Amino acid sequence: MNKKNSIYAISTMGLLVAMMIVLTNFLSIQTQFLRISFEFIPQAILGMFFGPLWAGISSVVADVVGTTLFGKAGFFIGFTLNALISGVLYGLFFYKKEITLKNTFICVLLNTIIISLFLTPLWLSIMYHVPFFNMGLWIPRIIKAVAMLFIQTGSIMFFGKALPLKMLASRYMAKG
Ligand code: FOL
Repeated sequence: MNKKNSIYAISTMGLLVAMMIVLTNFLSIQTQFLRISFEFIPQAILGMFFGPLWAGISSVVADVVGTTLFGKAGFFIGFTLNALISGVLYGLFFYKKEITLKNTFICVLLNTIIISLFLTPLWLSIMYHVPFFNMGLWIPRIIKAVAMLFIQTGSIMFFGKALPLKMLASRYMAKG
């Protein structure tokens, strides 16, 4: 990649990281035990454009910077691990790959199981000293996870396939 194109790549990354920060900290619905946000859209686009390594690094930066500057519930390192894992997953599934319904759904399902149905409840139970199998924690979480499964798959398909984002990104997606 030449110098000009790497400048484009870095600015695009910065813009997507900024969008993740805004979506998570300002445009989300958040209670003590549940957050609903559309952070996954710029994160999945990071995966499509830049691959697992850079999507993982950018997601960690978005979490650390966003939570430090704007977080309302303190900072817990477990959520940084969530950011890393989901960034890497989007990169593995979407970078230089056809965005198919099957691929997208499997990626979203894996993300939901690892992050929403295992790690986040684990972090929350550690942070707030509640048992892992607390039903008040699980009932809204399961309803949200099922609904978001379809919303996430649909939005990622839309941004990955319907919009001509590839044209925008072609200059730094090229091999050179
Ligand atoms: N610490 C760090 N490092 N980052 C954070 O974002 C953070 N957030 C909180 C506390 N410490 C933090 C606030 N607490 C969920 C619930 C509570 C919560 C953070 C996240 C949650 O339910 N997350 C969703 C995924 C997030 C989404 O949809 O954007 C989940 O289903 O796991």
